[in-house]
Amino acid sequence: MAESSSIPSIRPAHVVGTTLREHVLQDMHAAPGATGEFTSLLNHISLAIRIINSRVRAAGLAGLLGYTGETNVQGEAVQKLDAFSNEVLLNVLDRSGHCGLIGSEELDDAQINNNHAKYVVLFDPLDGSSNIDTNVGIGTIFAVLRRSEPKLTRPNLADALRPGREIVAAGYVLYGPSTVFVLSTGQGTHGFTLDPAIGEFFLSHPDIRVPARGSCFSVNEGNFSRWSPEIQNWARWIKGEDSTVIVPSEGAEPLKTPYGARYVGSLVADAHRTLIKGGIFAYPADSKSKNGKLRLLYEANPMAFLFEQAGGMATNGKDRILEIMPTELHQRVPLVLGSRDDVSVFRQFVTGERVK
Ligand code: FDP
Repeated sequence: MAESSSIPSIRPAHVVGTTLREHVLQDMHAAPGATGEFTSLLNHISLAIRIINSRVRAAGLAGLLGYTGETNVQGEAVQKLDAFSNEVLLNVLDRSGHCGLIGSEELDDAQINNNHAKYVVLFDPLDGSSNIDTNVGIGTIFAVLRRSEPKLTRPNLADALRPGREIVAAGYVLYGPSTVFVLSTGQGTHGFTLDPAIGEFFLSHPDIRVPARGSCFSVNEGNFSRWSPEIQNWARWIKGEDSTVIVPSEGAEPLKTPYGARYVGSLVADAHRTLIKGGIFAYPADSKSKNGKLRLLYEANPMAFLFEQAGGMATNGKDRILEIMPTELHQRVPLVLGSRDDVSVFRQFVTGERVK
């Protein structure tokens, strides 16, 4: 047999069909000094996701079989899906031993987990929960940060209140027609699809790139009357009601309006479509939600990290989401993310800084 010197000894991490486990392991082999803790932490998160997925997939059946009241047929109390998902993540992360601090949408305060563990995990265990009863896509979102001094200090809230640019891994899982896990460890954004027969995630969307511009906008237009005049002007423009010619950057082709409208009302579903197809998702501030609705630490930051790793953009309208210094665990933030050109134009409307 001929010498196969051109065949790499380790399969490249970004080849379709690679399992999530292999992908994470190969990233570890490429990182000098890696101890395996990070790899183990991500594998535990993946386990929690598969457990949550199995329950989400049975959500309708639970109603059919009469499990949705306060008690099930065995007389045990039945939890709501979001409380269940939260508990699964808490238990699995605790068992991993690598998580010093946990912040969850479902917990009022950050929870100290393991005194000398290196990592902080912030998550929304079941996002879009108002959509559960109607069988619309819902998801889980998470961000992982590294504690600055795990050997010297006990985990504390300051470990979680870090700008998103310090994230070491972020991901979301969309429980849609199929279950898709989108992950970035800072080396691009990759999508894995669950094979339910095997219970394994396989790389299906390697190195996702958000198109430079899209053709859809995603926003809850029911809030129109509560938006600032600048955001109302943007909405009129994107629907083609205002024919002003706008270029996203110097020398670029103007954007063509009207855009199509797509709004599910589950961040994970709306963000996933925007990541794959391009366009813009916005949940801006309004007169009712003065800081926007979405949460900085476990919704906006992980999404911003994933979009930037895929060549997209994420802002609060003016500034880069990943630069914001958090002050509270459950802080809200206006969130605008998507294709570079579409987000740049939104920013022009908000700041008034037009590119000529
Ligand atoms: P939900 O209230 O269903 O949990 O984060 C909360 C969230 O959903 C996001 O998933 C979604 O993008 C947004 O709120 C939807 O808000 P509106 O119903 O105000 O449009």
